[in-house]
Amino acid sequence: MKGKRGLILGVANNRSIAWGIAKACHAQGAELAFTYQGDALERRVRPLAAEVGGHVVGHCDVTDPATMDAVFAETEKLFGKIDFVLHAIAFSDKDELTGRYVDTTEGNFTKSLLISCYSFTAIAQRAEKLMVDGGSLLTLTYYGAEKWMPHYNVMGVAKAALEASVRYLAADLGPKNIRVNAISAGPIKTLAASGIGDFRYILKWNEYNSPLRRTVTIDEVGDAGMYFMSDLSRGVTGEIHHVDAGYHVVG
Ligand code: 0WD
Repeated sequence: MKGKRGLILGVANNRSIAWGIAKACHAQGAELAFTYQGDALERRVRPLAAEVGGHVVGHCDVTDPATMDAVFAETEKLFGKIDFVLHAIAFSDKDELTGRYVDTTEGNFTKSLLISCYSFTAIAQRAEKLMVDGGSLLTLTYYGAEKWMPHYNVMGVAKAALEASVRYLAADLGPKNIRVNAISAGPIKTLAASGIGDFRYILKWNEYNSPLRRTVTIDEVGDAGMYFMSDLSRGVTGEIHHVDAGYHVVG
């Protein structure tokens, strides 16, 4: 990936899936820019960015379009054009990631869909302008988009919409040689995952039942992410690629 430059959104700490993908891209020679969400995460993201010789282009909260504009302006100043963008962002009120989907409130539904789904389209709009020689957009999804999963609730609905948007974005941006894909990762203990009810049970369930009889790591998702960001996947777009130790064939 020497000579390729990309923007990484969604690093919260060194357990983040985005960090696994960033490390894998860096190992193959890519140059990276990172955003962070708020001051608390800035303190975590800056040292991680430094670890991979990367840049920090500022605070980005996808509910605030001005911050998205600002980080893309900063990225343009830094890189000129870009080759890839990673979107590894999701949110739901923790209180609604337990119990029944039917109890989802309108407020949390709207916010969850805005942050976990629409933001990928909002990012794609801005990325398109900087991907003058084509590029790759990647997001993260979960099997709860395809099948009912305990406690995943509104996130499952948001991920289903996100997966559909991958297909629509792929069709829209394909003529510009901009590819759009998603990795459907198996459960991994991260900050975001700790908000999901009974998460430890879900990890155990996957260990017992997935074909590989284990869960996956951020480095395994990272290597697959690197494939999508690089020219190795140049013929692939609109794809939902499972990195889940095979759980989707049995679940
Ligand atoms: O088991 C898992 N961990 C899986 C995660 C399995 C399959 C998919 N995923 C997805 C998540 O749904 C998400 O889309 O992977 C993506 C990355 O999640 P992660 O690596 O599990 O979690 P984490 O390290 O917490 O990073 C997600 C980050 C946020 O962290 P916190 O925990 O503070 O919410 O998304 C960012 C934030 O940095 N984020 C936002 N960024 C900008 N604007 C916003 C926002 N409004 N909200 C959350």
